[in-house]
Amino acid sequence: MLESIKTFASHFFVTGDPMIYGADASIVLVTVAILFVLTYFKKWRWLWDEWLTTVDHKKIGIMYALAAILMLFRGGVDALLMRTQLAFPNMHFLQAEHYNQIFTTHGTIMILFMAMPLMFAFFNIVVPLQIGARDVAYPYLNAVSFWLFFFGAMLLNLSFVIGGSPDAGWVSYPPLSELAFDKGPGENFYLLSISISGIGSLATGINFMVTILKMRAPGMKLMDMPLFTWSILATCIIIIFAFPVLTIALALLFIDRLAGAHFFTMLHGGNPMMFINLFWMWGHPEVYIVVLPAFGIYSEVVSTFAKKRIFGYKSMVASMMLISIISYFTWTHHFFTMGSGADVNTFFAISTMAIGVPTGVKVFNWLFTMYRGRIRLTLPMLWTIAFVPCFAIGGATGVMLAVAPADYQYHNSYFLIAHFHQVLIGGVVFGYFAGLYYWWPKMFGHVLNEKLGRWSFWFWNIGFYVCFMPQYALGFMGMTRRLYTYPHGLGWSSLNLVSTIGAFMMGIGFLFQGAQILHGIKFGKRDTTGDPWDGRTLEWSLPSPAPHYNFATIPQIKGRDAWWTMKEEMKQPGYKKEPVHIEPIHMPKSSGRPFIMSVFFFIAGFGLTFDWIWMGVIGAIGVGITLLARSFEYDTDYYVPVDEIERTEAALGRL
Ligand code: HEM
Ligand SMILES: [Cu+2]
Repeated sequence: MLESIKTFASHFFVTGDPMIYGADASIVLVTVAILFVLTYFKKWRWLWDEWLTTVDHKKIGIMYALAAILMLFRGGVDALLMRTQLAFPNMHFLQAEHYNQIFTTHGTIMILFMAMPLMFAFFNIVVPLQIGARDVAYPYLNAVSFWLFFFGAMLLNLSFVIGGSPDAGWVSYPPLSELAFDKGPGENFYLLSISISGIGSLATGINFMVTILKMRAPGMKLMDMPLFTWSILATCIIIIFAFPVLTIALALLFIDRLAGAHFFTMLHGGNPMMFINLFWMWGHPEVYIVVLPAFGIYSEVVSTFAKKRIFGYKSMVASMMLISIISYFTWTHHFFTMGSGADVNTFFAISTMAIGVPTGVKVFNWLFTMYRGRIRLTLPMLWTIAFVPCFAIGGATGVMLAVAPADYQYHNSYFLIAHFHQVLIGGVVFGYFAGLYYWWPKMFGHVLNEKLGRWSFWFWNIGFYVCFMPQYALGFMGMTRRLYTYPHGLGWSSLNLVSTIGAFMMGIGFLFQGAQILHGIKFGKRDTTGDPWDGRTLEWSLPSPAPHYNFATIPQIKGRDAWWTMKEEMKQPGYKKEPVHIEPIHMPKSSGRPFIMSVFFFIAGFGLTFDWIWMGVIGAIGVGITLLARSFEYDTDYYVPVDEIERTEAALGRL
């Protein structure tokens, strides 16, 4: 009896590594601390009412942002562990298997549980405010999306201490990821966590597409929309077409593993290449899903801080739409070496290079906007300026990789690692940082400390080049990716050491940001105007943070840069403020069901991970019941009474 419990426990709980015990201890300690604080300060009710059940897009956005920053920390720790292992030849810091797990969770978490949710944070925080709407099209669904992402992310993170992490790479190619080569629950964690959060991502895509198309304030034509909103519309279109492909690919692989099907196994008529095609049919558009919103952010930041209209608005819109289409015609560049033949490779090489054209148009438009502008070097602007050279180098090395014959040399070398981090960090992460600094006052009502921000900026930026530039050289010198150690005498040692130093510099940059956030909570200067940057778009016409109903009266839009136009009008001599006419506001009610339903999804996912069908069934029944309960609910909305709105607006000095 005791023996069987012991074997079960040793299979179930990951043991044997001091790092894992450390993680165990810190998970327990943090959990106890959270429970204690919530109980001691009697915050349970508040947590449930204000956050866990909320359908307010602004609060959901904040939760996305906090979760994503936490995941940036987790993925960042993974990165530093790998770089430490690679700092010197013949290191014994991580075992080979552990290294495999860490590069897998690092890639998966960074793309799916850091970049995606941080992007959704911006969807939520900014889009409704920019288009003059009171909420998103489907607020309840929005909460469902968030909680599905959250519990999906938790499921993947749990694998570190329970059962074991996935180790077949973030792309999880069969046959490596098939049952025969990957027994453990790790791969199941990967498949189920991404599937669960993927449902949420697809729903978000639909939700915001409808929001943008249907809920704009009167007068706002499509060609009046701020470029950030345009970038989200383009992104939503890609999400809607791409995510179902991923879901299917993962579901088929899961059926292979769970039920012994052979979609992707050669010996029984399946074909692993099929998975690889499906994966990248999602995977390539995915990089544009995460980078287009960053492009939107750069556009807002540049025109605000250069105090000018954006240069070439129409070409900006056209280039984003073009990118969203061409991104579907490039996926095969991820496997030029897998025998598609010269014609196919040529087509995909040319289409890949073609994407450089609309992207180049955008970069030049930003530069032309800055030209002769009155530039203010605030933190968002600094990150935007730093992005330009970084992305230019990333783009150039991308075109190098797109040359199919040359790719036979670089393929899966460190050159590739350097290239995609250059675009993902220099393009996406820098952009999202710019966005966080830009909209932080709108989210929390205070401005962040500039000095700490500048320290962080320089550590991140210099660290970035120190870390990734040597990797291009390492790639040419023959170092392949996913290599856990290497011998002396290959000439790689010093470059690897430099690269690791750069990684730790970025880590320090992140710590400065943590300090900046804490400093802001305590000492941050209140933003009483609602318009700390002298902004151009509608979100800056509201108080910071905006009241839960956003707009007391829906604005009437007369052209682009709506808030700027209004401010110009107010400056005219003889301008008379129109009397505010307030009516009751229709709002959705909070609901605990999205949270509860996602818990059931989590239970189902956890059960299936361990092949405990009974638990999977319990979870599925729970999901079914919560869905059914929703369809019998009629009391889902209410009206905010006029006197409450008047009181709120008066307290904000808006009447
Ligand atoms: C913060 C600094 C970062 C450092 C120092 C870093 C470092 C690394 C390292 C050492 C590897 C493994 C290379 C190998 O042995 O094959 C890796 C892989 C990867 N990283 Fe990062 N990374 C960072 C940030 C990011 C970000 C922000 C993203 C995405 C948004 C990202 C996405 C990936 C992906 C997708 C892989 C491939 C994983 C695989 O091969 O399965 N990384 N990174
Ligand atoms: Cu690609």
